[in-house]
Amino acid sequence: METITLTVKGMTCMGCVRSVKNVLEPIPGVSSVDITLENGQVTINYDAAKSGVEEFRNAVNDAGYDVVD
Ligand SMILES: [Cu+2]
Repeated sequence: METITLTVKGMTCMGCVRSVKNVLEPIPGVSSVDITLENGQVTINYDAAKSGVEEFRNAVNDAGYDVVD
């Protein structure tokens, strides 16, 4: 199991947090998603054999938020 922390820009309330969580959790291999609204930190536990940062980035973008490099 791998852990990655992404910084996501544009989340302003718990509704945003829920939206981001909802798009990340169904991705194959993702076992948990923890989000801190204040600093935009999104920590994902996942199986690197099944998914990775590209999928996470695309899902976050599709939900209308930006992943900061
Ligand atoms: Cu919001």
